[in-house]
Amino acid sequence: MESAVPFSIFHFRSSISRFPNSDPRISQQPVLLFPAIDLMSGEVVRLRQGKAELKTVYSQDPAAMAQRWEREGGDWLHVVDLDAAFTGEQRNLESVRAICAAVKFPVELGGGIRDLAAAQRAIDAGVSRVIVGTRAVESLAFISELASAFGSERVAVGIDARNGIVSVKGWTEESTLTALDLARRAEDAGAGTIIYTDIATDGMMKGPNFAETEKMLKSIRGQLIASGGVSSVADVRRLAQMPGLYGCIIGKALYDGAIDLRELQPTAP
Ligand code: AMZ
Repeated sequence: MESAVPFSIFHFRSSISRFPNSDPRISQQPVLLFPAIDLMSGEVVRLRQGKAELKTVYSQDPAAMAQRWEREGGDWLHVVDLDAAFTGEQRNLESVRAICAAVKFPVELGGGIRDLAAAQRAIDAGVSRVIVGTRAVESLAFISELASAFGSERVAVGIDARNGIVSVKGWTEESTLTALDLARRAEDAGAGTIIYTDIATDGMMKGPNFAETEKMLKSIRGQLIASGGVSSVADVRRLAQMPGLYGCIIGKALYDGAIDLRELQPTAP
């Protein structure tokens, strides 16, 4: 099944500022909002710093959760199959299918996309863009293969880094690659989007790693989505001021009520 959502409208950053600001000296960029749903055993969960033992369950109904984030103003939905990220085997496709059927906004999916068949299953479930982590570190040829099969706009490389070094397999193993290096190579291989997650800040509610995000933004040409640590409306506004940042992922802050997506809408007071 092809996604019902046309891509072209999401490729280009809107020229309308998401955050109108009364001070004309402060340049405002639109940044797309990616509410996050992490799945484990069919439930919506959050981990702290990616650790399976530090899990909180937020819902047993992922599709209803997705509808809520759509209703409240998310631009895209960021979904991670955590079971798959840890084991390499997709375990939550039923939930992913239910999510995609329940919403109109586009859905991206990461976790366990390690061969063409897994990517195809995700696309068939209704996903608009697949996110590759572990396999991208092992083989950039895989990224090229995906880009040829589905188009670069459907392929993101998820770069999860601790102190600038890329982690893989559910963040349980470190690679020898730096995040910046992998990002550049992934782009050259055909990835249309880079998703950069700072592991140390993820789920900690202490704000994103602005410095590393900025470095990443300067060293790539394509779309960058920042992830990890976004914990307040002010954090989102600050990210939105980074020239060219395409999107930001919001996880724990939504579930804890620290960020209300409705406050980030262009029409919000
Ligand atoms: O929280 C974690 N431990 C975690 C997580 N959120 N581990 C991996 N992931 C996500 C990555 C990326 O979106 O951010 O899983 C995806 C990568 O999975 P894989 O199977 O390609 O390495």
